[in-house]
Amino acid sequence: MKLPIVLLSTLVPALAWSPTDSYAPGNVSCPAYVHQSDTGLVRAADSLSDDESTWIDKRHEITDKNLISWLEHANITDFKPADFINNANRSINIAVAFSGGGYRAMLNGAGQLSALDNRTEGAYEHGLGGLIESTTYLAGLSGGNWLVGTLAWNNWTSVQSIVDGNGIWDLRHSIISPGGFNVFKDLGYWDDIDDDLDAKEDAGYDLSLTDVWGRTLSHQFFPNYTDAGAALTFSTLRDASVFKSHQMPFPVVVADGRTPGSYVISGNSTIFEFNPFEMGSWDPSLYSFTDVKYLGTPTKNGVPTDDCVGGFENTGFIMGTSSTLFNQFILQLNTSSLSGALYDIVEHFLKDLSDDDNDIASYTPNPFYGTKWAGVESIVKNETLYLVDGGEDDQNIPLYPLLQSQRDVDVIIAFDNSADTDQYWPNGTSLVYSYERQFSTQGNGTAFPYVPDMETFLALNLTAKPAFFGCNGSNLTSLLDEVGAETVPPLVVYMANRPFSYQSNTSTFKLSYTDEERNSIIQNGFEVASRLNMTLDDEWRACLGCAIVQREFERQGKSIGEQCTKCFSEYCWDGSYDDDSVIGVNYTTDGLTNGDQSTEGSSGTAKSGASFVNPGWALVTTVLAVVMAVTL
Ligand SMILES: *[C@@H]1O[C@H](CO)[C@@H](O)[C@H](O)[C@H]1NC(C)=O
Ligand SMILES: *[C@@H]1O[C@H](CO)[C@@H](O)[C@H](O)[C@H]1NC(C)=O
Ligand SMILES: *[C@@H]1O[C@H](CO)[C@@H](O)[C@H](O)[C@H]1NC(C)=O
Ligand SMILES: *[C@@H]1O[C@H](CO)[C@@H](O)[C@H](O)[C@H]1NC(C)=O
Ligand SMILES: *[C@@H]1O[C@H](CO)[C@@H](O)[C@H](O)[C@H]1NC(C)=O
Ligand SMILES: *[C@@H]1O[C@H](CO)[C@@H](O)[C@H](O)[C@H]1NC(C)=O
Ligand SMILES: *[C@@H]1O[C@H](CO)[C@@H](O)[C@H](O)[C@H]1NC(C)=O
Ligand SMILES: *[C@@H]1O[C@H](CO)[C@@H](O)[C@H](O)[C@H]1NC(C)=O
Ligand SMILES: *[C@@H]1O[C@H](CO)[C@@H](O)[C@H](O)[C@H]1NC(C)=O
Ligand SMILES: *[C@@H]1O[C@H](CO)[C@@H](O)[C@H](O)[C@H]1NC(C)=O
Ligand SMILES: *[C@@H]1O[C@H](CO)[C@@H](O)[C@H](O)[C@H]1NC(C)=O
Ligand SMILES: CC(=O)N[C@H]1CO[C@H](CO)[C@@H](O)[C@@H]1O
Repeated sequence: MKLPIVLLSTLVPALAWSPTDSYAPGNVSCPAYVHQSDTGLVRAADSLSDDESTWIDKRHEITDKNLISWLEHANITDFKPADFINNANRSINIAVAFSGGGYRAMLNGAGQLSALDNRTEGAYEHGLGGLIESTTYLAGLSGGNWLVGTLAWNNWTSVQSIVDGNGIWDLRHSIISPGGFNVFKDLGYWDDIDDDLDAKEDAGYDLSLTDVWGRTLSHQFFPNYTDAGAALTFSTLRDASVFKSHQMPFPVVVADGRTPGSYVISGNSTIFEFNPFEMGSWDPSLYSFTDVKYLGTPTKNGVPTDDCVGGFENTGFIMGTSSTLFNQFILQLNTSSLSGALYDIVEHFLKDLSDDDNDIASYTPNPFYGTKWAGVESIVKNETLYLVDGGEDDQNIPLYPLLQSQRDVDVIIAFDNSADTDQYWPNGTSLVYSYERQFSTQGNGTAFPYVPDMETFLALNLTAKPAFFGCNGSNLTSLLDEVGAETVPPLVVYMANRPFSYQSNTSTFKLSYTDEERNSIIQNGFEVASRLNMTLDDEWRACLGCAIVQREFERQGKSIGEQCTKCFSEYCWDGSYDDDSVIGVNYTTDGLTNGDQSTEGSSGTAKSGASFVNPGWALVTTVLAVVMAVTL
């Protein structure tokens, strides 16, 4: 079933799309700049790209103005927003990050984002409306990247219009079986996907399960594009007017590198980012970026060895790359009950893949082949680059790209919708791993503020209400020395999923949601970010404002006033630990009350972080088997 509606193609120059106008990559002429450097499409990760710098400068013209009006609305008493922003050393950079966790993370994240978005009904009155309009960077990982990608590549549509029924995120039927009981509709769906895969394979490219997964995701995220965005590329955003006019934040999508047969270890994972201009990693194991638009081009040391290639960087494929954990869905289908295209697809991959490698996305040819800055040779010596789900290194919130000192981020608002506890609530695991990483060689001088262990997160209610980390830059001096960092890291505002009006802790592997469930989770997310619509703290906006301006206050050597001091004593983690009480995690829907609490002996070692293991594939597979049995 081909959708006849061509949404953006009339507005977007044809070049930005796949040159074949299909899922298959095709040859294009190389950009002029490849001849001006001996490393062609690739550069060292020692600065921002010129494109990003230029774009961000323009974005600041908008965010500066919006932040003044947001702070004014926040009723901050300690300073005058206009004077403060206009006299600042530089523009304030706010980054917002959304964790992984499947549709649960996407939907809770949507509600949280909607509380920051002035386009949401009520967000200005009883939320944080106007804040996303003041934000510079917007990062997503796995389920969080579905949110970021859906909005960004649909002309920066709003969560409000999705809730109002603009046709995006019809999640009523499993993504595997979107026609519900309508078998004929499903057959057409899988035929389409099969055609897309054939087109890419026939053009000479390696297929991985991520291609299948990315195509299925696109049917939910890009229903208005021809053939559900088969020709929609990531770099298309550069030509979208909403991006060109800097009306949206700069999107960043995160994935991890993984060599087949190996596991991703948090401390030495290579964290990749995709942004509208580039793809690559700041980590010393790679320390390079390539032009995202020409992925698929055969190169040596970044220099094309043949024609350049366009169309490889399909938006759904990249969104699938950040979320390869879910590739498993496809393989859990029971082949004996399948027919036609779907049978062919599953058979194809069952034959070709070993169990350990179901989760990879193949980036062949490797854009970093033969490049010279990488500290780990195996990445640049192989003609294939393998990427996996951004959460596989347990850092389920995409923080690392936002910690890079070149980006000058002042504050990260980190939304955690992970399923860490038995009851699928967050417990701070992601922050603990990001904290630990700075001490490994991959940390490379990027600092991260002190955080406690997970027991403390739960016992001190740091997942029950917003918690600020690194409030006081001067407390971090010895940490900076220890990790060799030259700049103070951003202040981290952490907000975890918690039930207010709805039990929003659905399983990561729940594949279908009624519109009512979807909208209820979105509403709950709004309430998480807004402190239950400002009812729990009518100064919440001002307190968040204090966190946003704190680094600039420190740069100016000014001390904060009475209101911010009060806010910080309310929201900053005070450095204390409580790892003796193990708290039951069945939260009631007033958000603040914990369920049964029982005090048990200390379960120990969490401070070191290092003792935690990767969430095992065995568990994932078991959960999947159950889910599939129910959904199909
Ligand atoms: C800000 O303070 C004024 C005066 O105290 C009050 O009328 C107004 O409702 C407050 N606005 C917000 C958004 O809290
Ligand atoms: C909070 O605000 C949102 C957005 O305006 C609204 O949908 C929701 O019903 C409000 N929640 C409560 C408990 O009033
Ligand atoms: C948000 O909406 C309010 C009310 O309509 C308006 O006064 C304010 O300027 C808007 N802020 C931004 C950043 O658009
Ligand atoms: C994109 O969004 C803007 C602002 O909402 C709107 O003016 C424009 O018409 C939209 N473009 C398309 C192609 O839908
Ligand atoms: C998608 O198409 C439908 C039907 O034409 C339209 O109602 C809807 O507004 C479109 N959605 C977006 C995000 O453009
Ligand atoms: C990462 O660490 C693990 C365990 O120490 C090791 O097996 C693996 O080879 C390391 N990978 C890289 C790329 O250094
Ligand atoms: C490249 O990766 C493949 C797949 O794991 C492996 O078999 C091969 O040995 C690697 N080649 C090199 C040169 O490392
Ligand atoms: C926190 O979550 C991790 C998984 O992310 C889990 O292994 C650990 O047991 C949890 N700890 C607590 C105290 O909930
Ligand atoms: C940071 O410093 C302040 C004042 O200098 C102190 O009160 C606070 O406890 C310190 N916080 C941490 C986490 O060490
Ligand atoms: C939480 O709920 C689950 C499922 O209803 C139950 O098995 C578990 O015992 C409860 N835990 C606590 C601490 O109440
Ligand atoms: C955490 O919240 C629970 C339930 O509201 C409360 O009983 C407890 O005293 C709080 N703990 C701290 C350290 O604030
Ligand atoms: C601050 C710091 O240690 N930066 C290093 C990051 O990694 C690259 C590549 O290995 C080095 O060149 C930098 O000096």
